[in-house]
Amino acid sequence: MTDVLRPGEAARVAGMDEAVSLDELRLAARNHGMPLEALRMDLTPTGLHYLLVHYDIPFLDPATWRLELGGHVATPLSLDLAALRERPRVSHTVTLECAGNGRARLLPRPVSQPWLDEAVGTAEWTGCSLASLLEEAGVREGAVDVSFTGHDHGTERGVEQDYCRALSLSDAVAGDVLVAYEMNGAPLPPQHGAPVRLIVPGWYGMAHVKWLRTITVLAEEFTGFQNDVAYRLRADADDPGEPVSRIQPRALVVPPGFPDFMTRRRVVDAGPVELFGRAWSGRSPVSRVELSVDDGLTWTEADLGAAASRYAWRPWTFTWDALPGDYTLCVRAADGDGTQPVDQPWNMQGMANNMTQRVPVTVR
Ligand SMILES: Nc1nc2c(c(=O)[nH]1)N[C@H]1C(S)=C(S)[C@@H](COP(=O)(O)O)O[C@H]1N2
Ligand SMILES: [Mo]
Repeated sequence: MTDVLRPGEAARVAGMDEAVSLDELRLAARNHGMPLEALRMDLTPTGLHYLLVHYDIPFLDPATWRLELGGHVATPLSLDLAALRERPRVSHTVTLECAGNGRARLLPRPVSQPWLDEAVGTAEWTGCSLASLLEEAGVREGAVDVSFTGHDHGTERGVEQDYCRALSLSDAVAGDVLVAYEMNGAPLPPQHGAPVRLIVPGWYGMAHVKWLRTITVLAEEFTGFQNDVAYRLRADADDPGEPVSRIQPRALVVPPGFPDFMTRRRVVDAGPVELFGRAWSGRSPVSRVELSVDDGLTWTEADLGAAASRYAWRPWTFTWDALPGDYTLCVRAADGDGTQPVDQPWNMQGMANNMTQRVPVTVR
């Protein structure tokens, strides 16, 4: 069985009993998640931030790198790194999550990067405002979308491409979108988009184009692969589906106690157990977090702390009076638009699936 697909072929869904393949393991070994114990930190140390690279990491020389901003504008811009750094500096603390987070727990499993729960991280990103660059270039009457192209190149389901994603013009000029050159106070590292990437607060990861090369203002709708084919919520192969955009609410708990090496099953001592975790949403602020110790049958509200910024996750705490026995912890977040589902919201490509985390725990 090979996963190299021909143009137009849909992503493959694994058979009900089909194990994770070497192809999926290869992707998982390149694209790491954030160890869940790092949920404790407001800012994820750069090396622990989750990583997702569709093709290869391009190594670009910051001294010769340029950003071309053109298309349907009055004055195209060609900017080097120094020119970007001269413009007003803007910083935002942003929680980033891959749209495929949770995919490997779906049944049946869409075959792609097999994330469990860890494709998330929070960093402070610094750069200049995309809206101000677009204003400087002078967006012309009739502009519809803005596309962002990276330096990386590959094939995906038979389509050869540079990684390219677009936003509508209104999404591009709203919401504090950054053309970022620093992560956690240091120049971007190669794997996170050096020297410059896009940051789209509140949106799933695919919108945050790394290794940025060109920004193009379009007078017609963008129809590139990553918007029209890849990141869509499709019920079946014939469904064109809705585009993936903002992050659905999700809460995670730092697995308590200590783990078994192979299974990572947790052991805790009976008595009060201080549970800690984070919750976030890109739709509207998180308003509630609830915890269940019986696999989602009954729920109790947790205490919510303050977020570091409007685009960052919120801490929460819960004291569990643990009695000896076996338990499955679940945690779920709600925002102004709804509550995280306990059951899988399945779609063909396993996108924007925010089914609750499950942590098996033995209390001794
Ligand atoms: N140029 C480019 N940008 C990209 C990608 C990519 O493969 N190429 N992956 C996207 C996806 S799917 C995600 S989830 C985020 C991951 O960002 P991170 O690796 O910095 O966490 O980058 C996005 N930007
Ligand atoms: Mo992603």
